[in-house]
Amino acid sequence: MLVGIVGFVITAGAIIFTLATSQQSVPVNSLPVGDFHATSTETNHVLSPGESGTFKIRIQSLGGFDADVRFGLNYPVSGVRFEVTPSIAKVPKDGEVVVDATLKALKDAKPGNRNITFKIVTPTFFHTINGTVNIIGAGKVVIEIGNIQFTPKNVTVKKGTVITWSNLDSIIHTSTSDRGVWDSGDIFAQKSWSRMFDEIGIYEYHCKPHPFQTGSITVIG
Ligand SMILES: [Cu+2]
Repeated sequence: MLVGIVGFVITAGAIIFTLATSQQSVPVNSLPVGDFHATSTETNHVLSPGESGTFKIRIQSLGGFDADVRFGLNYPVSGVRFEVTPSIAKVPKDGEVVVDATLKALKDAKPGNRNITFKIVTPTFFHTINGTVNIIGAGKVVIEIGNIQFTPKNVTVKKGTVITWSNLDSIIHTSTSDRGVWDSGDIFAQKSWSRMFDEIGIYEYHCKPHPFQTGSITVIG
């Protein structure tokens, strides 16, 4: 009986010890506890091809979260590369870490505005931050007309850029300024029409036969 009591005490102690030991097979700092909060500085960037934009991402530990986080793009974005330093960040328990993020517009990136979603992940948690990368056109820019749409729909160009609307459809379209600044007249199938933009401003336009087919041109200095 006495042995039994001692045994119970030992066993109780052993249970605690066993629990502690069983957890040692999984490092405590990789257990999915808590969560993290991700915030960033400005994620809307206007870049010329070859230029980079930088911002910071801050990861805050919530509820004892203590793990490595990785960064990436949620889906690929043409003409844009995303890098983070360090590429894997260790978030200290109840603390925070700040990483430097860079968005690079590739030299051959086509002009136009892209939506971009950054992902910040652990094996257990997934957060995203939205942004945009607007790649500036200069010199000569082509806007394709296909499937009754202008592509890119919204484009920012440097003053003096010649924009060519290229009709890839098999029907007639136009490029017509909403405020009467220009009107291409009919652009027949497989034909194109060009205009130089040498005044700074925001120009909205549409296609006469298809009023829902719209676009905008922003001219910067
Ligand atoms: Cu049209």
